Amino acid sequence: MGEDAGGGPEFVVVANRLPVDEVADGDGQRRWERSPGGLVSALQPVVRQMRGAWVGWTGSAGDAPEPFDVDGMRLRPVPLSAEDVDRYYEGQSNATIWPLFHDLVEQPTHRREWRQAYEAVNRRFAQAAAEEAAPDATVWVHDYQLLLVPAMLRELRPDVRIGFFLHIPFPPVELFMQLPRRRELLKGLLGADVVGFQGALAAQNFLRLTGQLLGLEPKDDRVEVDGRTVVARAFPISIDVAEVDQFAADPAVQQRARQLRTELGGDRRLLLGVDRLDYTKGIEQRLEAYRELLADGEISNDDVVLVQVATPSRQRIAQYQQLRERVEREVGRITGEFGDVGRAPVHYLFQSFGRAELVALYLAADVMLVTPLRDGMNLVAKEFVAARRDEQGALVLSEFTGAAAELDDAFLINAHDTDDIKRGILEALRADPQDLAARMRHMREQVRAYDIDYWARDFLEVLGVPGAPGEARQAETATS
Ligand code: ADQ
Repeated sequence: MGEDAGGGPEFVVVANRLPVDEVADGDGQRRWERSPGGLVSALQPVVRQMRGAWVGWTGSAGDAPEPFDVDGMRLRPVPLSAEDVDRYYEGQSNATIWPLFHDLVEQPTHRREWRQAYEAVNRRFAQAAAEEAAPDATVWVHDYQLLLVPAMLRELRPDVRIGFFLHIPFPPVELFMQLPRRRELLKGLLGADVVGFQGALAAQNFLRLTGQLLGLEPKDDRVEVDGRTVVARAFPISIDVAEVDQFAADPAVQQRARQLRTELGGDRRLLLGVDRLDYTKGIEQRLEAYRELLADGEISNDDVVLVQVATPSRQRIAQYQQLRERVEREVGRITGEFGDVGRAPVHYLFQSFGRAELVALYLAADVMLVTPLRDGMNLVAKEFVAARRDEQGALVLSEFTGAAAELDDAFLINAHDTDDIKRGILEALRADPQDLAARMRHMREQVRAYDIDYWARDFLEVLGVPGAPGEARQAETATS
């Protein structure tokens, strides 16, 4: 399936995870289901149209199944042993690179055996991509788990066109310099023809580093290396606006939003946080600001309630276990100090939700709190805006998110400063409804104009790939 006469797909996506989840049918049979998410729905039409493939890990340790097809995509699993998961994924990717690229919000750990596993697994991904791709194909590699893949792939397959997109921030030069084997990592990325970042600053950091570390001479948005030109630019990622809008327009979702409000205490104003439980998201700082506002008497349990949804994430890593304990202790403290019988000041949900329930929460909220200490983009902020067809609701947004560059009509705050978070929350709660509507209108225009299809099309155009995801998606809808 999806094979070309030349021997393979002409478009290959390479990412740590395959875009599928294994689910059990009613009769206990296991099968693969496409996972939800903007990235997958934006890329699927391109993958289909270009008879493409997706290379990635299934999420389970052990032997990988043979390649298979789901929704018109050829999926090529890459095997990871339990030790690979431990060292490459939880170690080097999530306990070294992740904290270092997020401005050392937590201290990175450096281990030689993690680096070795990272290199070995990156080579496995590069090999799988090299085996899949047709002659002169395009390969699009994603994210910090696979920084070495572009150069490894180029060595194996000099004929292919290679794009790379980094979903997280790229650190300033002086932080990147702390990484062991920093040259190899940088050279890994320079194997690509186009290196995409969430923001302009990240692209600049990267280009500056090529000068400092490798003596190259970057100019404007590009740098010459080994007689090739590498373009480094910002491509701010976005969301599937149409999908969120569809949920928001659904009467059942709107009814659920009203029900949530009633259950949370009728006329109380609803503050909402939705995050993966990650130390970069600033959940502790947000809770602290909320507790202080209650303690100061600026807000009270009679008129405000906070719902904090925290998706379980990376639970085997010590820093994440400790974060969970601290967050849950703080929630307990707030409830203990400021709660009344039958009326809690904070509802904490350590759970994953379906899209409809998430959109119902966005619709129910008066103030959305997005307060990361550092975040590549932050899709939750954009989803909230896309959901608010009623042009109501306020967004309190950290300046340290990529989203802040586009959503500057939000109540922008310094998430490292508790006083400033408090100021932002109070301004949002006390804002004039007309002001809120004007802000929301501007933000909605921005999010609608630059949705996930725009993002994918923009990147692929710069990479020199024909075919526009938006048009492909429309054509698919028309014929299906
Ligand atoms: P993340 O760090 O995972 O992404 P984010 O951009 O906010 O952060 O995306 C989270 C996604 O998970 C959103 O689509 C959200 O709706 C969903 N989600 C969150 N909590 C949920 C819950 N309880 N139940 C169900 N779904 C939930 C990384 C980078 C970001 C960057 C994205 C995309 O860290 O900076 O924006 O990739 O590039």
